[in-house]
Amino acid sequence: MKTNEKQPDILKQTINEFRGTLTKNLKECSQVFLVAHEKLDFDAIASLGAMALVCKRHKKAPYIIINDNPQDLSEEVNEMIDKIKEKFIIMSVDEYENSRTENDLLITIDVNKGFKTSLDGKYKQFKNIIIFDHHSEDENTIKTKNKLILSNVSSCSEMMYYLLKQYNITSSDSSYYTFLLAGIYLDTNKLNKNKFVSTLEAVAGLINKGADQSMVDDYFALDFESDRKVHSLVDSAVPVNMTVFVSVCDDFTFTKEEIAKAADYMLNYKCDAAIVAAKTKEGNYDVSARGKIVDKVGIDNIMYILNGGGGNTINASCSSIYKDGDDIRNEILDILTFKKIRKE
Ligand SMILES: [Mn+2]
Repeated sequence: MKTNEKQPDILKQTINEFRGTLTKNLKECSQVFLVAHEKLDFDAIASLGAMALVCKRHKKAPYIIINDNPQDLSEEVNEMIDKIKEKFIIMSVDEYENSRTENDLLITIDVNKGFKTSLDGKYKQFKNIIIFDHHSEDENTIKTKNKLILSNVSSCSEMMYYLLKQYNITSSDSSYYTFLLAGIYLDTNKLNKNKFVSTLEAVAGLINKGADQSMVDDYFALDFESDRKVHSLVDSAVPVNMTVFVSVCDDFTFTKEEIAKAADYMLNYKCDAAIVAAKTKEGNYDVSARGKIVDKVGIDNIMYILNGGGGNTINASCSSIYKDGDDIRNEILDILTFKKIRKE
């Protein structure tokens, strides 16, 4: 855990200061649209739900844009979407096109890179855009002056917990707290990594508000077949420079989550980082890279060189690499041994 006794206070203060911008933009717009990254995960859907509560408190019924095909989302994420539908309007990008006006506000949640949402190419249609995220910025970050992008925080769900608290917003439906807890668990691998003092405070606060821990445990229960596949990726890993485990797998196909879980798992070993590349059912490669709290390897940089992917310094992924496994393996080795470096 990152130990800086002031960290929770700094985080709360930064979020508190942002409220002015958020409140002002919510008041001045005619409609609010919320969007997260495509392929919604627990952190994204939980934070969309919580931000919708914030909008409602400011008397703006938000439209939540979700363009994913339900088949591409986990059963649990689909259940969360159904729950949020009881209170809020969820729409596709086409439906957004039919409802937009000249004075709309867009809030992007758990994402800051333009190409990662279903609204790519449409950002100029909004009068104002607010980014609310915890991933690092780069040249693909959506252009706007209004953004709260934090690095010293586990997840967007943690940011939303503090935002709700500071606005004094409570929900009678405790599902919203359960979802936020699931979001924090996802981005910290069940509090095993990337957690801060403020994260533990948020977890305690959410449980106190009625978040259902046993339901969150169920969300994360392992599927036997899938977990065996994750471990096949772990089994094929080799240490590079003694400190980075690299696994590139050409056999079988894997889901994005399985690839990420294998990288997460390998951090249990004495190492500085883990990088896993494996084939998806679309026929290309997805890569997940994970580092430890003290980032000795430069995960974000490695992924940037590999495919312009990104995340934060210790947690990154990129998808859709159309190369063969040997080329990807060689490229990763070249980057780790500084034969290939970042060109600005
Ligand atoms: Mn997240």
